Amino acid sequence: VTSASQLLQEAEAYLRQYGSELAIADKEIAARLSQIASEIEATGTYTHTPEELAYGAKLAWRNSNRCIGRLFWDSLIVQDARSAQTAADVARAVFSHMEYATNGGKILPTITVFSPTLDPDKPRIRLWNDQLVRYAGYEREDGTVLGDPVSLELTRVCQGLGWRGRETAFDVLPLVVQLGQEPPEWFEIPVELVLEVPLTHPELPAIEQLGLRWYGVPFVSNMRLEIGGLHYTAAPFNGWYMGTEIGARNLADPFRYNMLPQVGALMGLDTSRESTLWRDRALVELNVAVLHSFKGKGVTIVDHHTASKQFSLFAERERQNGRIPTGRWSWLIPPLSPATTAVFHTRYEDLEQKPNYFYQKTPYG
Ligand code: HEM
Ligand code: NRG
Repeated sequence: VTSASQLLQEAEAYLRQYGSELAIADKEIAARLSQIASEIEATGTYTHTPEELAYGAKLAWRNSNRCIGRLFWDSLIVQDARSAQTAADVARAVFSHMEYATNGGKILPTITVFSPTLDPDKPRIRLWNDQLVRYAGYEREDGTVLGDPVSLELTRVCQGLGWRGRETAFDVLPLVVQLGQEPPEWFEIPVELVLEVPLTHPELPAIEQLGLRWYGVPFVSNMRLEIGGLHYTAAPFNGWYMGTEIGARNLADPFRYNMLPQVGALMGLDTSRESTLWRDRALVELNVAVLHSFKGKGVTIVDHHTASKQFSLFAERERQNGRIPTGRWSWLIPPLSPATTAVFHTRYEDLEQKPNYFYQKTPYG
């Protein structure tokens, strides 16, 4: 819980940075701050202007130390959905975000911001999904999982709310919206809003036979955007994928789709000994398939070498602007061939700054 004076302090810190980076006259910021002070006195809170909201969301991205994609922070598109009142309003705004940002495959980094709260433990709006598009995970009788094990819990919750999936390995979960302490409501995501990419490989036709696919756009929907003391607990955002997120983690991790043994087998590799490096060879080809398939379908994606170069350029630009580029090395290095990228050989300061995107407690389970 924030006191009025703490809130005003947070507002002032943000408004000063906003004014200085956008070269707004000091007296204009001073006037805005006294307006904010009156609003806080009268109502206990304050309202960001659309411009303050938009720049705050961009700064929060710039300050996201675990993100390698930050070169493009200033071009984030911000949809203001603070007027959404009902769960159906929220679903409508989320779906329009998905359509706009997917943009037929030419992905536009976008965020939709719903109404904020002063106390992050008492959200006005929460999306229960960790990403807007996620594949269900079903536990079978024998303990194995059909689909994405990362979604086992949310899948059970959705089933408890009355949702039923087709029980394939790639069922898209519904959107689950909660207003305050009301029971959550779920909405099936219209299929035409979910761009997906079936995996093929330029030289290994057998890869296609695995029937693998992934969704085109990562829409992170469970983080809290904090700007100037206000907590936006529902603020789904998206950029595009770095190929390794799919090829070296989602489809490869032993606790996710665990595909390396099958890829190794179809490549005819000797999987009887670790020292043949069959896992590494399978991993590379799986990642080739991801990049090849997205490119072939015209869906924006970046390989880890290019992303690392873009990140180095971001860091250089930050220094040119008199700021210290911050980052968390353990997250910035890609999970495939990390030492071939410049980020691996560079150290970054892992300083936490606001505005930022923060984790929040899972609202279920
Ligand atoms: C994390 C890439 C856009 C905020 C990451 C990660 C990658 C990445 C590879 C690490 C993910 C993981 O290991 O699970 C990119 C690329 C983008 C992009 C290629 C293309 C434009 C964005 C945007 C935002 C953002 C638009 C917010 C406005 C974050 C945050 C994390 C993150 C908060 C940490 C997530 C967590 O801790 O789970 N990004 N990103 N990124 N990114 Fe980005
Ligand atoms: N690793 C997760 C996605 C995390 C965020 N990654 C991005 N964000 N690229 C996965 O689904 O594999 N983004 O906003 O583009």
